[in-house]
Amino acid sequence: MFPYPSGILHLGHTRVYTISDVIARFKRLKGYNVIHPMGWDAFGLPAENAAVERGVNPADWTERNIDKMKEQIDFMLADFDWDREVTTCSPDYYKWTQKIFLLLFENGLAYRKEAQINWDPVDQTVLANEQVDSEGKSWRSGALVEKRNLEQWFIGITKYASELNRDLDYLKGWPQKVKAMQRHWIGESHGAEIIFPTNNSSHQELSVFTSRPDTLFSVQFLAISINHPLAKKAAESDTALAAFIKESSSASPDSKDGYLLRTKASIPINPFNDKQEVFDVPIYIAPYVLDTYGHGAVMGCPAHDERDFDFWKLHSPDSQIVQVVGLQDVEAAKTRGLDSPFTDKAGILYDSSVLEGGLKDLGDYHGKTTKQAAHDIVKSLENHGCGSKSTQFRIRDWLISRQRYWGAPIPIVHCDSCGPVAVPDEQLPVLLPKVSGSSFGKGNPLDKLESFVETSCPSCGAQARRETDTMDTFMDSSWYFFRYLDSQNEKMPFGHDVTTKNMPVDMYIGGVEHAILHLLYSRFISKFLGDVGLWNGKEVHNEPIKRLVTQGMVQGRTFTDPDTGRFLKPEEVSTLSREPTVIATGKVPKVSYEKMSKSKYNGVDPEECIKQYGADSIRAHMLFQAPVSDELNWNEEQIQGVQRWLRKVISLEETISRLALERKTYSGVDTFKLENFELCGVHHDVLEVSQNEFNLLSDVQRYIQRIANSIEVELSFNTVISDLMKLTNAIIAASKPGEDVNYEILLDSYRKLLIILSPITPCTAEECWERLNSNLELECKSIFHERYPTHQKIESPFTKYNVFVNGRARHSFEALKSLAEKSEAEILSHILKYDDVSKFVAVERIQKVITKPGMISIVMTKI
Ligand code: ANZ
Ligand code: ZN
Repeated sequence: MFPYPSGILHLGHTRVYTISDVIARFKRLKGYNVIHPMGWDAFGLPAENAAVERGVNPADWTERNIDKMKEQIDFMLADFDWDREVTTCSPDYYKWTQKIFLLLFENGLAYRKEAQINWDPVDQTVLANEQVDSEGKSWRSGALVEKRNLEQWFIGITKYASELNRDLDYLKGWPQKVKAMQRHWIGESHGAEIIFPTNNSSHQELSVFTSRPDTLFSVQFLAISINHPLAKKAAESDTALAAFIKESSSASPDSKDGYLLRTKASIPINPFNDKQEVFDVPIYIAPYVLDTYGHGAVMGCPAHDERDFDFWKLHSPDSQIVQVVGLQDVEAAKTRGLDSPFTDKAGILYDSSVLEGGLKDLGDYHGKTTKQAAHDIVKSLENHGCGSKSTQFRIRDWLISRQRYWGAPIPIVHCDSCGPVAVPDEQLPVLLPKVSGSSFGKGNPLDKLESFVETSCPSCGAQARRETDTMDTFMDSSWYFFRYLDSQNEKMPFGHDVTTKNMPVDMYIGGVEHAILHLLYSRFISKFLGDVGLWNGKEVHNEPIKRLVTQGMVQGRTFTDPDTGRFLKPEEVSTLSREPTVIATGKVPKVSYEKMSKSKYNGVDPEECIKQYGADSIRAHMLFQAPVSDELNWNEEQIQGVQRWLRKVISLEETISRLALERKTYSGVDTFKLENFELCGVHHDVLEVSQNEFNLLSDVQRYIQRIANSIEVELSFNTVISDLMKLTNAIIAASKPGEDVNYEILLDSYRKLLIILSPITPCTAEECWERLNSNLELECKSIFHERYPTHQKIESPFTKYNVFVNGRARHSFEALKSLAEKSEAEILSHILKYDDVSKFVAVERIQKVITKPGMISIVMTKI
């Protein structure tokens, strides 16, 4: 995920870009053609706030920050394809964001509507639903969001709700947690629409959505939202009601308030199926009913729903609660009282013969499962024309207009006679005019810029006004990965074929905080762009991202004074001894790991860190400390371990070079045979090696496999580092004098170590590679032109033998396969060492010894 150019790279960035850099370099070593692009999510509020605070121009501010961050990214040795760089605030990018907006507009998926919206009073702009947290606060400013009625631009993401939900199943490479969050946000719910007749003068009907049609006969009231048309109508002639509505407009959805209407409703069918209307169901206006969900109306089933239960207890405390569903076990169902609602979805419908508060007659429904009953009730409703199956979604259309300057202008012109008109393609981009620092204050400076606002209607030529709202920055980031594939295209947002060939993104790495906003918008826009033919993603369900990795947060070590509970600055704590101490008091501070923040003095600057420890150590340390998805507790003391290891790798180069120049060889007798083995680029039909050589070679082969698997499949970089440490130690051990290891085997192993190391610690690997080759006077290309070592199968020369004495299994042991080829005497001397064998064998009575692979059988004469 590309960063916002705030001007400072933080450790979270260092972590995510280290991971992606390692994967990119690794895949290149494996011979893949890798696209590893980078860009800037460069529109948005901080630039504008900087303009307000310091009078700088947002464009200049952003550009400077980009330069600074690029330098820092270079510092951490991340190898990005800068020739594909995209910057969302540059006109050659936002021209295409505007084009995509117009495609949505043409297809009826961008529209203007007055709506009750979320207004952020601090940032003075509206927010999308996704940008308001569960406490009703702005995701950015933290201000309590207000509700206002305003005309705004919406994008019709709800038209794609079903597809977005369905295709989550296809995304096998996504974390379950992210998919669950999206599923919940989309909130697909299956149920029925049920139409209740009412007895008001115009016989108005009231539609509700329910996910539990099986509970229809337990309905004891209806509740409608305060903005429901029926409520508004009734309020015209009821001042008390009008006051209630006004009062409730800021009520929480947890409120149990209600206002009883005079009108009553009737359950549309009864259990015996003849449609007979009894108007005995009261109707309330209640703020707990949301006007943006379903039909803004609820059928109240106190016996089976928590909120309905609480509401009913308050408003009709004396009435008997009507229960229709009970436990599957009849006996258990009988004894159950109702001091809380029975909300189990899997139950059985019962009448009063089972349920204390049941209905006298439930017709054929008595004894049916809830599933069957729901089905049958909907059928009956359909037959009577008063209901049908229905699916509802929780997700709402995406509000994308912002009353801010620093965003892509919405390419629309408002004409008195033509309405909102699209800016023609040849006039794109609608450039964001440069505005001087002093024009920034409250509100949107574009509103006051006549040269921008005044224009003519592209359709009829009359004088018209340009739209001054800009787009939500999530619009910019919903399609940038497409642009990476064709970042210089001047005719189109991106070329069709190059995109179809390369999409979807194989690996996308970023924070879990984008689980719904960015990742849902991106999926939607990709699907839309596929549907309008900009790319063909049919095979991949028009999904943009194949594998998603959410990396955990980097947390800082935080010291708290045990006496005062105050956060301590690093210089107030001594960490020289084992246990840290508060310098002033000598006491032990409380140590915790928390999100880095200025107020906790626990922030760490990656640039400083890299200066102090080197980029390689920082990269390896980041990977080593925690699995990718876990939080990473940043502790610099542990970097030393990584540094020590890298020093070992470096000094090993001297040892290997020396041994290679000495051509140190070994010629032992105790040899193992390896068939078809390649060593230092030379193929051997048969390679004879000592026990230690064999051990080293098989270690190397095992780690080649394991590490590739950890990087490509498991993404468990922490184990990659520990494996590399072990492999380093194995080579060091084998290079000691007296270890009987041929220099070619050491050299081959060390080269492989360096290659495997190179994606992770590129400097160390390249440096050692160059020195090694120059010491050995070999031609030297960069290590990054090498290939990841191919795995060579090493068959174990050992096998398991079962020993039989006179046909009975007595013992089993591991030994060289070649044992079977030895003489009878040698074999006997080997196996008689085992007590389990020798106690059954009298040597003088041995008749014969039969040896087959895996089996030794001794036959003795009977006494
Ligand atoms: C009767 C009922 C009985 C319900 C029962 C639930 C349990 P999900 O599953 O999230 O889709 N509902 C419908 N419209 C509503 C609105 N505008 N504001 C608040 N609540 C609303 O939720 C669907 C359920 O939420 C619906 O099913 C309805 O209550 C309520 F034992 O109808 B139910
Ligand atoms: Zn016009």
